[in-house]
Amino acid sequence: MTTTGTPPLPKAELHLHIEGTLEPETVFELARRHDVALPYASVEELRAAYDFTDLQSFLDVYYANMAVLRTRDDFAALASAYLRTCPEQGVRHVEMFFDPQAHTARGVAIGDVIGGLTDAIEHHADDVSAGLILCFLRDRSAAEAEETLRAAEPYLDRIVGVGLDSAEVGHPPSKFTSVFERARGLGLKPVAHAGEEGPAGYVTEALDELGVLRVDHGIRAIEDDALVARLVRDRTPLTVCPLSNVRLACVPGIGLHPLPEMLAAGLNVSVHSDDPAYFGGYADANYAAVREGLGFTDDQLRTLAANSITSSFLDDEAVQRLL
Ligand code: ES4
Ligand code: ZN
Repeated sequence: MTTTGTPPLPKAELHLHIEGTLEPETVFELARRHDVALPYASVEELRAAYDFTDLQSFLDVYYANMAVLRTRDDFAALASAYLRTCPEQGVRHVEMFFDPQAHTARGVAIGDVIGGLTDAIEHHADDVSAGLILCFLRDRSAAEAEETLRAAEPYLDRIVGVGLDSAEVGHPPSKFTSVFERARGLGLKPVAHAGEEGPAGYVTEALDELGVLRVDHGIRAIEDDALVARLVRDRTPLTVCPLSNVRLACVPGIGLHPLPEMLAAGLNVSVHSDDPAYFGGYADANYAAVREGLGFTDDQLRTLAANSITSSFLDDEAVQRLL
């Protein structure tokens, strides 16, 4: 949404966990439908639990809430509810993360997860294009990541890339060198969360060990001059999520977010929403946060939106159509 009455800037959403769009009302609705017991008496009580102190405190609630996602239709409804919001925010293309291990561990078939998400993507194809990025949970074993990739192989035509998410510190990218090598061999585009809570060295490792084409978050890269020079030289995209960084206390407040410094350093940054149902809003809210909290100009906002499109995995022709 803009305050000027002009239409929102065309943009791509490249850092969005589809499970992070699960709104509290939907948690309650699905819990009732599937007879899942919740440790909260009301939507308000659940919302009050969204008082995070760090990444892990968020992940605990995020994984607990996912227990209500059981069927192919649940995944289709989840993604459909999100994709419906895209046109009004100028979001023309989405590369959405999903966490199969968080569901298969609960007995949900990976085919139901991917099938449901794909149903929704096809349903909304006239309004927004979308692809799937399969994320490995870095706080689980490399062997389990390998099994997950194998289980996803029948569905590879519906998946554009692989990512790495969940608890970062203590789980460096190098733990997953081999599964990323196999994924790249299958034609999947590699990305990884790095330098969100973890050090700049994890960003370097993600580039060197995993061959990532984009870095998710990467805010701590700014602490390492040589790394910044490398990222600038290669125009490596960094998908920054301002409201997430504030709500998970990765930065002390929106006014102290390193995004202006990153942009001034020449980094290829764009702005995204991470887990919008948990962190205070979708793409529009994140653009508003950098405009109001960091004083970004219309020109700078246009740069962020254009970067989001050119940093996508769309082919050149599709990129030109969206710019
Ligand atoms: C996440 Cl590592 C990380 N950060 C933010 N949101 C997430 N959802 C899943 N993993
Ligand atoms: Zn994320």
